[in-house]
Amino acid sequence: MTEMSGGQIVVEVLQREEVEKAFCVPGESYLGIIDSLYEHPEIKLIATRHESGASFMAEAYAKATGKVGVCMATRGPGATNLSIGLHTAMQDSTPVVALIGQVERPFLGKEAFQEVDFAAYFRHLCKWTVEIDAVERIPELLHQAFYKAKSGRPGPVVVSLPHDMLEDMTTYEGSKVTTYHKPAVHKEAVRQALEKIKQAEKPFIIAGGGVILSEAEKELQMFAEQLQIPVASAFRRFNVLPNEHPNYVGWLGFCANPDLITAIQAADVVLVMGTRLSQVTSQDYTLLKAREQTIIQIDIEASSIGKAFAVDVGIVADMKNFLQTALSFMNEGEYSINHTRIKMLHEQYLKHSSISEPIGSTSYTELNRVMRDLTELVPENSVITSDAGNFYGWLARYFKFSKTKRYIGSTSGAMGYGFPAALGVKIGCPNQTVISFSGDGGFTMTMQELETAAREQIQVIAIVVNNNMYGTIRAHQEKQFPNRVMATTLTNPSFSEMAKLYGCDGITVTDNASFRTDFEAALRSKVPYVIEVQTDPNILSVTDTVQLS
Ligand SMILES: Cc1ncc(C[n+]2csc(CCOP(=O)(O)OP(=O)(O)O)c2C)c(N)n1
Ligand SMILES: [Mg+2]
Repeated sequence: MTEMSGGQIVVEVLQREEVEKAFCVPGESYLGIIDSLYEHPEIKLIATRHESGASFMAEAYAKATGKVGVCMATRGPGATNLSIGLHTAMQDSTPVVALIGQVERPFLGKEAFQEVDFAAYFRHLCKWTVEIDAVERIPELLHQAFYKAKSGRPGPVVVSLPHDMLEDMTTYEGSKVTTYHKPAVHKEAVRQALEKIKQAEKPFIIAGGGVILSEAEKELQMFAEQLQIPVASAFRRFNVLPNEHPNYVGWLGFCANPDLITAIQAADVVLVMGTRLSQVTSQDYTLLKAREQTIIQIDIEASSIGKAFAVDVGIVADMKNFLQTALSFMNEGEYSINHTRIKMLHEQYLKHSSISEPIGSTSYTELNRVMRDLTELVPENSVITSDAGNFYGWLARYFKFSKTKRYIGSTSGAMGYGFPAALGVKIGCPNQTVISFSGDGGFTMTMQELETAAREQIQVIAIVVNNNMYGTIRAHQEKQFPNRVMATTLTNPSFSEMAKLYGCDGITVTDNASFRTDFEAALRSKVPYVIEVQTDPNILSVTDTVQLS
């Protein structure tokens, strides 16, 4: 039995939970943890330049690796900065544990220096918040935090650690990691679902993050192939099925293909797999017609079932478990198969995602052509991360994601996510090519992480689409309040020069002529690389042309 400080015990627990990376901005309130990491080089602590960067990196690291992401911040100012990434983890069902240094116990409730009541502040934002008020309880509560983050519908958990508690000493007798076994599926429910599919003429699958979280992509493919059901992906979950697969018929999100919406609405049985049918996926909750359609929803979280639409069959299960059980029950040929419908829907998707001929501008870079080049040049084993903004419309519409070309984005639509997310992904998957795709507005929200990238030698490529404006909002403004431009115009520094000042490298692309060679140079670069792509401010969206006032 060894006497240890609270900070040391926290690190012992992290080690038992097999944490390998953690992202932080340091603070005096939890220096005891930081100092204890000195003896534990197996846990790498990465200092970032803003807590939003730390939480985005932890969230994307978790998405890319399937492990729990860990971030740390100090009291009120640090924790509130951290919250954007925790909100993302909540909406995206990503397991994250945030350790936050808190005001000393005797001062709590006095509005002490930087005091925030974290239980109240994070109640809605996180899956669970706990303040550990006695050093003896660290092992129990911190292990529980990890269990809660990864079990059921994963999500963010905040652990508040009062400064003085981290310095208290106690004997540490070791502690236990609770293994998480995903719940087994109710076999009768699977039979019921299959029975409904058997009677269906036009079944349809909407697949979401639950498929990716349970690594059930292969099973989904087999299930869809055997039953010949078309599959659409939920918002920003392109990887549920390779996009070139004949059963893949498109994605739901902003500016989804209207033909896809029509096809989903014409379905008689809709299988909702691992998606809560968010506002964006469900097209403002208009996508399904609960009265006319039979809806079967499978989700690991009971409370997600029926959240957006009334469902006929709700099945609480891990997606892989559900699909494996269903596959074991299925006899090939027993179900109605309509090859022509799938073929037609897949062709509709291919048509919608085929890139129109570039105009051939010499004054600006056309994103159509950038997408065509990227489709050819992005190597196997790549991850593309992105921010929120209109530039994303081109990526969503034209890029074909697959098992070896993954997408990681925030369904919470948080600007500033793309670049730090790329750093988190690269740290988790060092052998993959990682590319972030951001607008000028979003990139500048977390651009200071260029220093983190240079210092830690995290070789990612950041593509920054520069139209010198908050283009998405400007587009809304032009439609809703024409000729009244307010707060949407920006001026920017040279992003490639900025990258060089930070110790990275970069290039500014003013038209398409050099993009291919510039991108190839970025792929060869040994240092983080920024490609600033200057685009026509008049082409504000992939779908509409907006007349700028
Ligand atoms: C953190 C955050 N703040 C504000 C918004 C609202 N918002 C959505 S898109 C957008 C503008 C994005 O601008 P930019 O990154 O330059 O991309 P563009 O639309 O110009 O392609 C804004 C302000 C948001 N989604 N997230
Ligand atoms: Mg912009």
